[in-house]
Order: sequence, then structure tokens, then C-alpha cells
Amino acid sequence: MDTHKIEEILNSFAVKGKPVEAKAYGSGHINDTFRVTTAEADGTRHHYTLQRINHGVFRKPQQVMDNIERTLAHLNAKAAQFPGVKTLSLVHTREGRNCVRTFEGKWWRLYDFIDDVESYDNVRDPDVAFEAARGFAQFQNMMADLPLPRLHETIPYFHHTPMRYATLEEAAYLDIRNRADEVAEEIAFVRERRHLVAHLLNRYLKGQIPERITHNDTKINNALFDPASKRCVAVVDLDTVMPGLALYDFGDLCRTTCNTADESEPDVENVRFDLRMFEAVAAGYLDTAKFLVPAEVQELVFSAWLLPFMIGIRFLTDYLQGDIYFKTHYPKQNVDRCRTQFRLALCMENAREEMQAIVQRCAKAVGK
Ligand code: ADP
Ligand code: GN1
Ligand code: MG
Repeated sequence: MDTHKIEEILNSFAVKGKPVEAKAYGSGHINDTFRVTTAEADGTRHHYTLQRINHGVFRKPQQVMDNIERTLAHLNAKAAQFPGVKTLSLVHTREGRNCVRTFEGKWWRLYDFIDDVESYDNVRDPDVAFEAARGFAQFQNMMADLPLPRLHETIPYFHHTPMRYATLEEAAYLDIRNRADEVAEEIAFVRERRHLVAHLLNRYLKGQIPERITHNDTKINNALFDPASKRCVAVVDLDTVMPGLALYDFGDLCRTTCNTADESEPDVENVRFDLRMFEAVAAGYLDTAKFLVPAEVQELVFSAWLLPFMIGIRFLTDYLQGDIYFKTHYPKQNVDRCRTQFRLALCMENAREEMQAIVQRCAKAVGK
């Protein structure tokens, strides 16, 4: 992306000063993120997060932005009750719009950059895991009374596991890149577990598990921490905030905090499920998510397993379809990612009883 282009886009927004620097930022797999610095005539500098919304993934970017506007207004109205919590803040265009659509049909938005915070792609410290779980639970808590109408589903069927499974079968059947033989073991891994894909959805359809407003992308790097207090002070990446199950958020957080290796680890022998981290996530989540009904508590262990399984299915499908969804940095990265997820799910299958005991202990500690 050339700097002239960024300058041109930035000039549409009501920024303070003139752009002096733009650097690619973060390690997200979907949008293009830049940290931009501007300077005023007196030398005062300001930082912003400029993002190109991936409109191949988010087919209706304006709906994404409408959801985010409503979410931020709701969170901001509650800010006084939650001291220390920082809320993202959108910078509008000079005409008062929340995003820009360029002549080439690309969508851009701008946030104030949240300074003096840290984010991590991988954590091993249980205190950080506890805090992240508390932060995402608090987010769900704060969003629980968002007035109607229902938020838009920015990606329909996002966590619909039976649909994810059907899409994998279709990709394996069509096999447009002739890659299915190479990942036959991974496809078999999924098929052996296909009786589990509809479990949570069935409980939801029977009315046993409620729909809530959820974040739906609770990767650890979407939580920002104060380096001094180690508290989780902000939750970012709000593109998928929409109706969902609280369990998806819990499961995704376990997926990214309890794995001893990176998401793209090439040697699955390095992938282990860290029970100490699981205990911290369960404790942090249950401590704050007071709204959970017993059926949700009962399914926490299942959801911790489901998310690596489902996201592994998504990486595998993307590989079969030719790496068209997730950003990749080397040819078989989606295979590495998929194998990592499936190894993590397998580790959890072998640790189910310990995980259940941990959840019971944490639930009892908070009177659940
Ligand atoms: P993606 O959708 O590509 O994952 P994110 O919105 O998550 O993009 O942004 C990428 C990373 O940049 C995040 O993981 C977070 O660490 C950091 N980040 C995003 N927005 C801000 C912000 N306003 N202030 C500080 N850091 C941010
Ligand atoms: C994507 O955007 P990012 O990197 O935070 C993806 C998530 C996956 C994750 C896997 C909109 O998240 O669903 O769990 O990659 N986001 C979208 O790392 O598909
Ligand atoms: Mg992100």
C-alpha cells in the first residue's frame, strides 16, 4: 500500500494535523490494519488505527459499521460504571460518516489508537488469561441490555458448525486444487467427529441455551492490556459483534490461551493443552459472567473443544479452496494451522475429566 494512497484516505477523515507516518500493524488474518501518526503545526502528535475492511469476508461493510457504532455508543454510555475500561472510538469523516468507500470500492474506517497498552499473540501467564476472560465476559455483560433492533449478522452462519462441516465436505468433494489427498488424515479426523457438530446448536434450538450478544472473535490478541497493572483494559476487533452463544467466546479464548504453541506451529508435537491456563480462563470467565445459566456452565468444556475443532475445519476448507479467506504468509500455512487446531482438540479429548473438574471447582467458587 503506497503512502500517498493512505494520505488520501486519511484526508477524508476528521484527523488532527497532517499524516507523517503509516505502518502495517498487528497480526490479524482478515483486515489490513495500519498505525498512523499525524502531527499538528506545533508538533503535537496523534495516533490512529486505520483499517481496510475486507469486503470479501464482510459482504455488507455498512452493516458492520452500523453494528460497531451502536456497540460503541452503548459501551460509552456505561463507561463511568467501569473505571479503567477503555472503549474504542471511531473517527468520522469530514462529512460525518463512519467509514469511507473509495472509487475502487474499498472500505476504510479509522479509530483513535489506544496508546500505552500491550497485546499478545500467545500467552503463558495464567494471570493474563484470567484477565482476558474477565475482559471478554465483561464485554458480554455490558452488551446484554443493548436495546433492539437485533444487531446485523455481519457474517451469516459464522459459528454454525454443521454449515462449516457441510462446506468442508463440499470443498473436499470438488477438490479444485487437488489437495484433498494430502489432507486426507485431517478430513478423516473431522468425519470421525461429525456426530458432534450440531450439539450446541441443538441445545440452542431446544431453548436450553440462550442467544446473547457476543464478540465472536475472542482471540487473545483482540484484548488490550495495561502493562503496569496487567489488567485487560479494552476489547477490540468488533466486526463480528452480533447475536451468538456466550460459549463461542469462551471456547475461542481457550483456543488461543491454552495452546502451548503458536497457531501456525509446524510441529504438532509442540502443541499441548495447558490445564493451568484453562483453569485461569474458566476462573476469570465464571467470576464475571454472572449471567450464565446452568446449561451454559455445563457446556463450557464442550465449547473449549468445539472452537479449535470448528476453526480447524475452517483452515482446512480454506486450504482445499485455494487459501482464499485467511491471510497466509507461506504456502501451507493453513495446513499447519489446521493441524495445530486438531491436535489441541485431541489433547482436550484426553483431558476431558480434568477440565470438567476444573469447571466445577471454579463454578462452585462463585456460587454457580
Ligand atoms: P483484524 O480484524 O485484522 O484482526 P484488529 O481490529 O484485530 O484487526 O486489529 C489488529 C490488531 O491491532 C489487534 O489485535 C490489536 O492488537 C491492535 N489494535 C487494533 N485496534 C487498536 C486500537 N484502536 N488501539 C490499539 N491497538 C489496536
Ligand atoms: C480471524 O481477524 P482475526 O485474525 O482476529 C477470523 C476468526 C478466526 C481467526 C483464527 C472474521 O480472526 O474467526 O477464529 O482468524 N475472523 C473472521 O485465527 O473470520
Ligand atoms: Mg483481530
